Amino acid sequence: MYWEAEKECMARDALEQLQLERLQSTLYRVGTHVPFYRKKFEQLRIDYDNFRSLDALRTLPFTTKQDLRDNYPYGLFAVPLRDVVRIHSSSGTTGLATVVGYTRNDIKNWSHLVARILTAAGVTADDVIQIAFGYGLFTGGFGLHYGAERLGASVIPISAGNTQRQIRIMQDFKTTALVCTPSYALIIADTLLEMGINPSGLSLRVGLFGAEPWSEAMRREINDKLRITATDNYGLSEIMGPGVAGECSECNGLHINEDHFLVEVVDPETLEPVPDGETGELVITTLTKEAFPMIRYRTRDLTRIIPEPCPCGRTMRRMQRIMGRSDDMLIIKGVNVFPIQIEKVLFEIEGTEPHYQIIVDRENHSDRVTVQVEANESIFFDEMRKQRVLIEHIKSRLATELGISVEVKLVEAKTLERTEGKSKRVIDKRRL
Ligand code: DLL
Repeated sequence: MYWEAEKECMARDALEQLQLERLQSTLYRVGTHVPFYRKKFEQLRIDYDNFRSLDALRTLPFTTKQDLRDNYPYGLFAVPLRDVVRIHSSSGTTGLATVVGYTRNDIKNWSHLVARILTAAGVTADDVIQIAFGYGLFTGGFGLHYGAERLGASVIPISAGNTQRQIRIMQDFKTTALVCTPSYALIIADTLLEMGINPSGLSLRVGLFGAEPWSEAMRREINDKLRITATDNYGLSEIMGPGVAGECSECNGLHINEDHFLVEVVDPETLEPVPDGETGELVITTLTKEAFPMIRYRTRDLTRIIPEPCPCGRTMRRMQRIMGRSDDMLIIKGVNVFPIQIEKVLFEIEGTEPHYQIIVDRENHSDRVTVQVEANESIFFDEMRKQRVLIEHIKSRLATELGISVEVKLVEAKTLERTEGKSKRVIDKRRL
C-alpha cells in the first residue's frame, strides 16, 4: 500500500517538470530573501529569473557546513523569525552548532515525508511505534514523532536511554515498530538477552533505523536478535532531518523523496557529477523548504544512485546505504579506510561482539591503527591460545579487506562505551 502513489510512482518527465518549477521558486526565494545567496548569484552572474532547465543546476554554487557556521545563527533563514515555528540545531562532532528553522508549512511537509518513509518501511495506522531517538534539538525524535502521528500510528514518545525501561514498555504496550539508531537497537537486543527475555515473545515486527552509518551485516544481526525487519532511513538537519530517503520493504536501497529534494552525486575532489551508479558525495537542493532552503548542500555523505527500477513500483530513485563520509574517511598509510569496512569484517567473525572502536595514532611518523573489539565471554575467559588465534584471524581478515595491517585488541564484553545516540567508532589521536 502506498502513502501517495500519485507522487511516489510519478513518471520521470512529470517529476522533472515538477522539480524544475519548484527549483525556480526556491531560487527566487533565496535570491530575494537571503543576502548570502543574493551575493553569490550576483558574483556568478546567475539569472535565477531565467532558470530554464535542471541541467543548469551545476552552474549554481555549492553550500557547505562552513557557510552555515559563518551565518550562525539565523543568517540563512529565508523568512522572518515571526514565521518560524520550530528551531532545531545539530551540534556535530566538530566546531560550532548549526541552526535550522521551519515554518508551519515546512513542518507539514516534514511530517508528510516522514509518514511516507514509515509507510514504505511497512508501518501503518495499526502500529504501536516506540520512538527511542532523543527528543530535543536533534531532529530524530520530533521528526519521526510528527510523521508517525500524521500516519495515524500510536506513538510512544519514550526518547532515548534507560534501556530496561524501553524493554518493559515494549512488552507492556505491545510495541510493533521500533525507531532509533542501529547501534541502540543492538544495545536493546543485548539487554533483552541479559534480562532473559525471548524476543519472539514481543510484538515487535519492524524497525526504522538511521542517523548513523551501518552495514548489511549489522542489519542481519539486528534482524536475528530482535526477530524483526530492520529498515534504513536517511536524513540530515541541514536539509530537513529524517524523511529525506528511506527503504521500502525490499530493503535494497533508500527511495529519495525527489519531489522535495533534488539530488546529485559528485566526485568529492573535482566536484563534477559522476554517472548514475558510481559512488560519490551526495549533494542536495531543497525544493519546497520555506524557512531554510538549501542550494546544492554538500552532505559529505558517500553513496551511489541505484539506476535500476525497484520491484516495489515506486519511481523515486534509490540511493545505496551511506558507505561513509568523505570527511570521516581515514587515510592510513596513504590508504583510504572507512570504519564501515572494519565493521563488516568484525560482524562476520565468530566470537566477537558487535561493539568496537578504532584508535588511530602516529608513532615515528607512521600511522598505527588499533581495533578494539569486544570478545564474547567464552573466548575472553578461555585460554590465551584461543584468544591469540582469534586475534590473528581478525588481523588477517582486516588486512585482506583494507590492504593495510592493523593491530587488534580483544577487550572484555561490555567494556567499550555504549551510547543511546550516535555511536563514536573512531578515535583519531594523530596530530597532523
Ligand atoms: O541524523 C537526521 C536523522 C534522524 C536521520 C533520524 C535519520 C533518522 P544529523 O544529526 O544532522 O541528522 O546528522 C546527519 O548523519 O549527514 C549522515 O552522515 C548521518 N546519517 C543520517 N542517517 C544515516 C543513515 C540526522 N541512514 C548525518 N545511514 C548525515 C548513514 C546516516 N548515515
